Amino acid sequence: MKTACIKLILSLFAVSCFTTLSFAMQKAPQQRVIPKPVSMEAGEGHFELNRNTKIRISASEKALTELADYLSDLIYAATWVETPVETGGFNAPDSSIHLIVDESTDFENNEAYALSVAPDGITIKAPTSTGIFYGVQTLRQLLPVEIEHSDPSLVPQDVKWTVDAVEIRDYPRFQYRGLHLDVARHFFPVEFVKKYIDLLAMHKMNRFHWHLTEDQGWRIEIKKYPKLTEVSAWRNSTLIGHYTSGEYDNIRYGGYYTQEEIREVVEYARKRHVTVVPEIEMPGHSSAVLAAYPDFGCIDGKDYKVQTTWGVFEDIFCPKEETFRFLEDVLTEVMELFPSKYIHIGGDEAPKKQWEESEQAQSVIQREDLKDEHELQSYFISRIEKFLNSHGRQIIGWDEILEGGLAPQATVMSWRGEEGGIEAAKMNHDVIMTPGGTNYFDHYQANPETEPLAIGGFTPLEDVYHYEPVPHELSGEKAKYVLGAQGNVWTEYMHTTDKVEYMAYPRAVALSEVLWTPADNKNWMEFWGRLQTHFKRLDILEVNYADHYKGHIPGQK
Ligand code: TNX
Repeated sequence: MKTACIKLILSLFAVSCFTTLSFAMQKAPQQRVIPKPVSMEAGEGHFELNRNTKIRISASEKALTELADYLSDLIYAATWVETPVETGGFNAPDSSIHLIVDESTDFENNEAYALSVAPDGITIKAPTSTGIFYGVQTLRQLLPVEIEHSDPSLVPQDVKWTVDAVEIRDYPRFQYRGLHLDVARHFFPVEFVKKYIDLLAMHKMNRFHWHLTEDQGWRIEIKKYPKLTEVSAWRNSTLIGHYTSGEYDNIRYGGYYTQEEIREVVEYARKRHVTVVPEIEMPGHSSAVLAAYPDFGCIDGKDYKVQTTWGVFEDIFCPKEETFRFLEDVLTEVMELFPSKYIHIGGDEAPKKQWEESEQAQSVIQREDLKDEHELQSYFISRIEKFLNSHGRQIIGWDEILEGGLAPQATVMSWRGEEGGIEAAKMNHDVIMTPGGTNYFDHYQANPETEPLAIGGFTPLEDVYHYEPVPHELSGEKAKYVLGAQGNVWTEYMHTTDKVEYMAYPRAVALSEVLWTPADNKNWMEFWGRLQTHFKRLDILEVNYADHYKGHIPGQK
């Protein structure tokens, strides 16, 4: 059975190579771009970058100038070729790269672009600068992979900076294309966060979900509450090895981002057309806050601790007025830092035991005429939602926010499978899909016996690639509530940036195609072929990706 299967895979691979070859003879466009564009048609000849190449933009507006500078820097870093940026001058074909915002042409959506490569010039047209940005990302991938170098002396002498002639029309399937990072279980430096954002932007993803607060650490400076960074950001010890080990390292661990650093990251992301969605967890996952400010908890005199192990804890914010004031103060500073329409307020894994036993929580249930603690959670979240809405923001919450009644405007992030997402979409609420089975990049991606320690699960690259964000239960009308999907990178078992990259890549690459490319255009074997070129790009970018799918069939080294 196994041999037959391998034979089938081998023969499919051979067919696909053969098809690629025969297509090449008929001038197929280079199949290397990920995510795969909607349509590509090969032309005649090729464009060659030379010392006369300029970047010409249609108007000297900020967004376009920034983009032109971004492209110019990218080219210079790998080639030492200077490509001056000029406004206008589109008439003479002069080996230039034209970036044109064109509102008159009909594009499929705001993020669409058209890319035309001809021997005498390259043109990227789009309705918005975001579309142009995606055209630039495609152009980057059409250039030799060595374009990723940031030191031209490392580029082999024989690399030719050419791009085969091609006509591309392209646009994303989903508007929310996200990747998440938990910086609370383990903390990662700003430079790494920037690299992470760079990589997701290269894959045409547009949301970075920054999980900033947890039981094990609070990672964002809040000026009004200094103890959040003096106390909540630090734990005394960390579990070693797997959950069941019971061993601790007894080393103080922590860190946080200053507001200045956060501004720097948000600005860095903006230039790459990525919105940073911050998450501030409530009412559960709040041990670290309560360790610094026990008055916001329900148990008087409890010695709350920043947690040193993983899992779900009973500590929970008490629904008192002073707690709401605290959370509103925190969110006010968060809104000043993050322009994102969405603020993620968590809402997951909030055991109700402390509320059941608290006189204060029970009195709120009575006062508000609530049925039980689930309705109390719903009251809690709805109150926060009202506050954020009144400032022009929207909440996203994990699917537990459905329990006890969904806050009126909330977007649901469905993680315990797709059920929560389906239920919310049926109620006409927006949904972002992140089901554990396919979108949890903390799961194993190959045989656990030969893999570095992970939380559990099994999500190989192929499963991610085959993920379909719109469940068949959501027909026509309701499907539009699925805004997109996201990959989640929880870091209980990721202590280093190398490990994060190992777990996130190449699974994030596969997800990018799920989110961008029309489902009918996807093809696993063909993707695998394109991935081989892509790996070379990631090598140059020094991404520590998992290489199970590199050059050979998994398990057949
Ligand atoms: C569940 S997903 C969690 C996280 C853990 C993750 C580990 C979600 C909303 N909560 O707190 O890190 O599982 O896979």
